[in-house]
Amino acid sequence: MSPGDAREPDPGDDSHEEIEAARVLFARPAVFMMGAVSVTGLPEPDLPEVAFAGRSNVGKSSLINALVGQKHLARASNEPGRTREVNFFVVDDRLRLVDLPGYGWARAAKGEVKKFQALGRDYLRGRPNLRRAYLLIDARHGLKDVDEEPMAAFDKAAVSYQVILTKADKLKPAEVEAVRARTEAQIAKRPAAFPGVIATSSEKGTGLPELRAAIARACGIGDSPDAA
Ligand SMILES: Nc1nc2c(ncn2[C@@H]2O[C@H](COP(=O)(O)OP(=O)(O)OP(=O)(O)O)[C@@H](O)[C@H]2O)c(=O)[nH]1
Ligand SMILES: [Mg+2]
Repeated sequence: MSPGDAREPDPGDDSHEEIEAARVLFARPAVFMMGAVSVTGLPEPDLPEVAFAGRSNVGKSSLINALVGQKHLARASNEPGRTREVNFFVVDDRLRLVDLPGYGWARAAKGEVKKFQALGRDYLRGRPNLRRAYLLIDARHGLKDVDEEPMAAFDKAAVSYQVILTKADKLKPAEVEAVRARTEAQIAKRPAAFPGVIATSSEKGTGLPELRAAIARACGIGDSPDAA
């Protein structure tokens, strides 16, 4: 490019600038804001939000911690059903990461379990400032029957969602790539699914720069052309 040419060629997604801007954004202070136990107790919808949904134990809370580089911001654990509230984390006073209770375990569960899983559903359906839902899928398993229900709900409610593979460190890179390609093909025709599946590892940091950039873009933060 000549120096006089002001227009960069469109880099598609994830230019170096976007990746770097998102790295800086997520290195800013991230704090726990609150946990809501009912939809009437949600915070004002005054900041853009992205939410993390998926089966229990898929790694939602771990991914939030990894994105902000804090090990214990969101409570993660091997015990399914760890997250029982809708938890809000504020990054740099500019956006919120929302940690949802997991689904898909104790399907016959009654009472308490049903209640917090319904809370996650209600949040996802009715949140005006929700810019994107991330549907987390264990890279070792790919999409399962249990993931059909949330995808159908997102499609029906026109909630824009992107599929994220977690725990990529548990597979060989070629295996991750195969699951990623297969998952992309599986969601290609779903109306509300955002194209492109990002493979991540909260342990090793794989895919996190790309996911941070995707979140910043979804929230309209930064100088990307489609952020305006
Ligand atoms: N190897 C590996 N383990 C992970 C990764 N992410 C999460 N885990 C482990 O998976 C388990 C569940 O992680 P959580 O983050 O608590 O899962 P969750 O989806 O928040 O679970 P619920 O709150 O029960 O819905 C923990 O033992 C984590 O250490 C990863 O990228 N790699
Ligand atoms: Mg959790």
